[in-house]
Amino acid sequence: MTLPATTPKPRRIWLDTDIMIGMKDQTPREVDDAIALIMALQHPDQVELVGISTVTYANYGYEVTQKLLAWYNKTGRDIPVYRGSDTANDVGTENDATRALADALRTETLPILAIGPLTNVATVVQNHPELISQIEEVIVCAGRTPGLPFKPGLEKMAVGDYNFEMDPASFRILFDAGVKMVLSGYECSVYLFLGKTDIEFLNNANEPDKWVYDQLRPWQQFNELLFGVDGFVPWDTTPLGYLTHPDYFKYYHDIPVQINVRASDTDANSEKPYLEVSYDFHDTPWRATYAYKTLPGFEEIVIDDLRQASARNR
Ligand SMILES: [Ca+2]
Repeated sequence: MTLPATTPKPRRIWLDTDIMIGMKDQTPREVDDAIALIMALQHPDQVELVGISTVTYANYGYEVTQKLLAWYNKTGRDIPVYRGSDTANDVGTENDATRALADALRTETLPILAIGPLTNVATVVQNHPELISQIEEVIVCAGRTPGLPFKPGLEKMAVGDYNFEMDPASFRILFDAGVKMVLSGYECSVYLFLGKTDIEFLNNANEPDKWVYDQLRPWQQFNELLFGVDGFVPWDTTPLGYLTHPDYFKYYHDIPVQINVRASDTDANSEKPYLEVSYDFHDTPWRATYAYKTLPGFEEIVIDDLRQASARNR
């Protein structure tokens, strides 16, 4: 007897993002959250977005997420968006996002793809400890192996571990709560690079493509100014990749995690905390899965997903 073929169900996930693509400012703004969102929408067989919450630029993030969903959500499902914490340091203060995430976790267990500072997620964990066991895992773009400087491109300058340094207290809350943490940060993401030719197909008359291109291209040029190469690393796509394409990454499993305070490598004459992983750490109860390498095929997937999103819009 043969069993009827079944399609594997997508994993239902919550997305928390500090999306800022296109925000009007003195300089172009980071575009990786937008790329991760567009990618997630291309894999409805793998992931189903239950809800999206914004952090840091909560109001702008809300608007631009709605704009991108209107263009790229072809899943046939409505995906609600909630405004979260505007300052990355008001952990404990409830907002639309924390209430919605808590409600979702009361209904089902979920993994949380948190590609910004962890303020919203930590607020839920701190205020609703009964929901901690409902969080399957939190996948974040942060962390490093000890001594690894974050020097993209021609290594002209070091950058910080942004999501962590914006709100270290929230990371502490999640690790202390024993939440299963997946760190997919600089070390694995820096293998990815989108240059001008990689995105040129978006430079066309189609409104969504053109708008996205008009944000991506200045971001590439701004990166050349800072790091010496024309193009950018789509950082936040690797934590998404853990969910959609886990075989394209190499991981240290169950690796001890510590926050260590030392001289800052980004700010002279000051100290800062570093979120570090090492099997040599023995005095910490914190553990994580740590992505340390992205295999080359994943970059093609990022580009193919953008191509597919573009094609679906014609
Ligand atoms: Ca982000």
